[in-house]
Amino acid sequence: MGIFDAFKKGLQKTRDFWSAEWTKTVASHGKFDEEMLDDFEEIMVRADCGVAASEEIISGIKEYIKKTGDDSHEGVMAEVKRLMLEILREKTVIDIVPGKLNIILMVGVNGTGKTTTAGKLASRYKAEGKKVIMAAADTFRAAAVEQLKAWGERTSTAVISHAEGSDPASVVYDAIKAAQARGSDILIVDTAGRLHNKKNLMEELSKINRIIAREAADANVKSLLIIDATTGQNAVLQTEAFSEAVDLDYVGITKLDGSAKGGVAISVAYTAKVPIVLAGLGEGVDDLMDFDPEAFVDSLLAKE
Ligand SMILES: Nc1nc2c(ncn2[C@@H]2O[C@H](COP(=O)(O)OP(=O)(O)O)[C@@H](O)[C@H]2O)c(=O)[nH]1
Ligand SMILES: [Mg+2]
Repeated sequence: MGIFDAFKKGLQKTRDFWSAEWTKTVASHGKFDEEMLDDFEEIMVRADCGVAASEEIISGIKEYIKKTGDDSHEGVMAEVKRLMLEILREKTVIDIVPGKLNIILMVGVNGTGKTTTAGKLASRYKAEGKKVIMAAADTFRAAAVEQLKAWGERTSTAVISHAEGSDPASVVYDAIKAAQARGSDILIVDTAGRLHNKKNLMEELSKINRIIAREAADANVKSLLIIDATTGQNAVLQTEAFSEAVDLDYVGITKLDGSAKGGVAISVAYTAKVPIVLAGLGEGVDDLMDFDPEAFVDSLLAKE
């Protein structure tokens, strides 16, 4: 499946909501006057694009119509697309440096899809011929370790783990040693990343980062925040909170398939300082795509 089709399929629920509302609005107004634009703004907010981003898009459209005199459907929708792409910025992918150990730290609140995304990433990188290893540094629950091990089996990826309740940093230590001994290209660290106590999270992650700095000083380390689209504006709040607590590099959005709140990507891009790099579009091993702003906007605005 091509990128556009994958996004289109994954964003089905958001698009259904969007196009049903949109059709109603167009039918009752017909042209892009003040009232229609107010309704349009409301649809965007209800699709979780966020108030600030929606306002910016609407005022951009007003400006466009004023400047060009073009209030045709095609003209305005092309401008909507342009304005959304401006917010989503350039496509960015996770930076993997060849010939180095690349460490990806998965962070995010419970249930957002860290472990699942770790497994999907392992599968993807292995398919690209890279040597991958995973660290079960969410030692908080035994089930979390078992879940990562299951992904390890499914993707034939080694998983370094300790007993439940052990020190996450020591799991990372062992994983780095294993990665170095095996000449791994990529180490994916599945952390607990709990935010209910910011101080704990910062301490846990800074301990992990200290071990990495000491044991793998020239590794390329990236931290990836995983947020769940179905939680809507909560995902935006999590992005803000994690940005304050952790040195974030990227955001990945999961469960875009399970939600009519796909617009949350726009809201997150509007507030976050780091790029969205991944889109989770299902529970299967292949349901992970690089976040593609163009494909995202096209599938959001597609008619069917
Ligand atoms: N539909 C859908 N489900 C997902 C996606 N990513 C993760 N999940 C599901 O979300 C649930 C929580 O995921 P998990 O990886 O355990 O979250 P974690 O607590 O952050 O590690 C699991 O049932 C996953 O199968 C996705 O992109 N789409
Ligand atoms: Mg997990």
